[in-house]
Amino acid sequence: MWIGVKILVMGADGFCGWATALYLSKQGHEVGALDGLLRRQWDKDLGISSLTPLPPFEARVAAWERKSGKKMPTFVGDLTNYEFVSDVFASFRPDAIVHFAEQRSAPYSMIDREHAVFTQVNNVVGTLNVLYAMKEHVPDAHLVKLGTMGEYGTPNIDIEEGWIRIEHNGRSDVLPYPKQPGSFYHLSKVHDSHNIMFTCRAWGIRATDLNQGVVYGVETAETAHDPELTNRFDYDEIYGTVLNRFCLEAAIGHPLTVYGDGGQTRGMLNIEDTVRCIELACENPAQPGEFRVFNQFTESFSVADLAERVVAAARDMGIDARIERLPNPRVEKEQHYYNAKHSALEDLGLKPHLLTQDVIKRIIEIAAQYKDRADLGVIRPTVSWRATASRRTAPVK
Ligand code: NAD
Ligand code: USQ
Repeated sequence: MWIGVKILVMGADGFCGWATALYLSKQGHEVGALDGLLRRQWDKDLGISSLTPLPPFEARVAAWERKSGKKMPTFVGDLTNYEFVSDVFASFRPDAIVHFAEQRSAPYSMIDREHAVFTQVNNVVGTLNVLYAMKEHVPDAHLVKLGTMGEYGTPNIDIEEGWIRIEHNGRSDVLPYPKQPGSFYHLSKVHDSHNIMFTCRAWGIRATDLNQGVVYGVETAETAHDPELTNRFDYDEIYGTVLNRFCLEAAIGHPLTVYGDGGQTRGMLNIEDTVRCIELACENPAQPGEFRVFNQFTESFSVADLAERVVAAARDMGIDARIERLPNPRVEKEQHYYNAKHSALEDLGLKPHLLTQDVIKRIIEIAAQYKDRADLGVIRPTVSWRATASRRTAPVK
């Protein structure tokens, strides 16, 4: 049994990071929880907040320690500050580093020039600092880095897991799969992937790049039914992801906001599978110098299909939800081929939690429980991919 390993979870105050830190701690690992609390500041700047109320970071970690009997040291600081990163790595000396700590909203990165620059500096510089701190203090540790399925875009051929064999002028090689990301945020993930791949080759770093699809759901076994441990529920136009938004919209009687034709198809997974995928990646580390890529999602859906599933689930609950097709604020293909491979994590033992009507009903139920906290003014999209500066111009940081 792979137990008692030191894992530094970075971005531990966020949606994926909080669920993962608690899950890995419960499994018996020594978890350190790092976060710069930047997301809380960005929310304030943008006038948005989680639908579920969130206790302060230190308080929710203290609540976990009290309830689980496990220790979870916290490190509060910004990954773009190398002195901070170096001190954490020198003192905690992790065996595995799970890196969620980035600005992760595509619309945020498309607000205007400042937000695009901020997103790329935050993400690319933060990750470079992590790579240097690994080299300096823990060169044998394993980096488990969250990438995104959006790195690939929507090509008219099957999407492989990171690599593709190419025949060219009579010669052949296995090369990184072509990248066609759809926002300055998604581009930042491509830049990260290249930097990580290079340090694996140059310094012998071991790394797993997890190209995660859109995550839905709220609860994991550790965060459910306890207000002190509850996870965040983003529903606003900037940070809300498509299925959770549709569930909230159904719960509050807002039309479901399908952008464009709704034929946009994405790989998706339940937050309960995110935590397990991270565990599997940590338990089966990459080799020294290996840059490994796994596609981390379990099923693909079009946006229109998701909306129809939410309407049907809501109907069963006595809610009359309706769909509204909005002009697409993004530049993306609305009808396209999509067949992305995702077998590596299942080969390691992932048993997917699939998207049943009961899963959708539970998300609607949670949204309904907190519906008085929903702000109707932050649901409709205002950030445009085409405009040079969108309506929101809140300062960054
Ligand atoms: P989130 O915004 O909820 O959490 C990210 C956390 O990282 C925040 O708490 C924030 O304060 C912290 N952070 C950001 N920049 C930092 C910095 N420079 N220094 C220290 N802390 C910093 O995001 P999430 O939904 O939990 O996503 C986590 C990761 O997973 C991201 O890298 C994202 O790109 C990736 N991902 C998320 C999804 C999704 O659907 N949520 C899908 C695919 C990939
Ligand atoms: N969409 C709608 N209506 C909405 C919201 C979204 O039709 O109300 C559409 C978008 O146009 C897009 C799709 O739904 O075609 C997905 O949008 P999203 O906001 O749910 O997800 P996205 O912007 O791609 O970003 C999210 C996370 C990001 C992660 C990514 C995984 O915020 O951190 O990297 O999912 S992936 O999509 O695989 O790149």
